Amino acid sequence: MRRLTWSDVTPKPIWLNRRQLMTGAATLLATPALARLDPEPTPSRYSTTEAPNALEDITAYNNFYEFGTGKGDPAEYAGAMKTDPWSIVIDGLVDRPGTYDLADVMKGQPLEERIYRLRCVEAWSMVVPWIGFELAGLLNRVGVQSGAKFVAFETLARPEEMPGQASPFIEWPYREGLRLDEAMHPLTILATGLYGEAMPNQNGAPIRLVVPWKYGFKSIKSIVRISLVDKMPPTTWNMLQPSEYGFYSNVNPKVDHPRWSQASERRIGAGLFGGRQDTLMFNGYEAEVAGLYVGQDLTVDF
Ligand SMILES: Nc1nc2c(c(=O)[nH]1)N[C@H]1C(S)=C(S)[C@@H](COP(=O)(O)O)O[C@H]1N2
Ligand SMILES: [Mo]
Repeated sequence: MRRLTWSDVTPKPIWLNRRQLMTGAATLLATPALARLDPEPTPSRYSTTEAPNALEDITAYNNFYEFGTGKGDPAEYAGAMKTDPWSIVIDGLVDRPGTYDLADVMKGQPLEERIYRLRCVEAWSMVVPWIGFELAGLLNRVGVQSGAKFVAFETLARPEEMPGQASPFIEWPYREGLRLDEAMHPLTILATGLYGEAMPNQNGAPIRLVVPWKYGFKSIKSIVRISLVDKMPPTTWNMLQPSEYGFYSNVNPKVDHPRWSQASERRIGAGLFGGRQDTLMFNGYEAEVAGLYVGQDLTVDF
């Protein structure tokens, strides 16, 4: 496919124009000035062909505990989070550690549209047209040292802008981790937008992880730190309830959550009767990722 780059899609007005392109061919024909801009990105080979959820579902039904535990809390409160300026500390076992501002993090990384299913451990799902780039591209740029075995991620901790952080229920900051081979897999992206627009705050602005073969909680939002480490890092849901949330958290219809089945999922927005469907092994990416777990017992490494 033709790869979009950061310069293709900034400044913001071009995003808006692309949005118009995507919403109607009539707009394109009537507006010759827009015809020079990118064609709609050809579908990534990693995208699902399922229809994306409405933007309204994707931005109104969220999990982002920094803003509360209700699905509507992120949409209501995340507007207060200041996302500019934004920088990410990249440290640990890397050749070029440092504090990188967002533009620098994105520099030279080809942006793609990736339409991925987001499968929450709560047994609902959504289909989201993300815009992002492969995490491997960034890790290669900073230089992963040979001792690194895992990647640890942290979210912003700023209680004055994040009312949910008043609750000690989670030990802030929210944190997640991947094994290095999972982090380097081409399916794993850092997303900076969705539906052709900059990332809405409630979805993890300005930059969040998306790992489509894992339950939604692994896809950590509003990242401020990425650390290359030699030991399996602590992760928020595992710290909270290790019997229910393992480090791997691969989507697996055969391994139930102790309190509910993972065999099927409810598609958000599909209506009361239309939405239930079978959950696929690795969320549909078995061919791509099963090889990462050869020799592991997935009922133990859940
Ligand atoms: N920092 C942070 N990241 C987070 C969460 C969170 O509470 N805090 N929730 C996770 C969970 S449980 C899910 S299902 C997804 C939801 O992503 P979405 O709101 O964009 O659909 O974000 C994940 N990333
Ligand atoms: Mo989730």
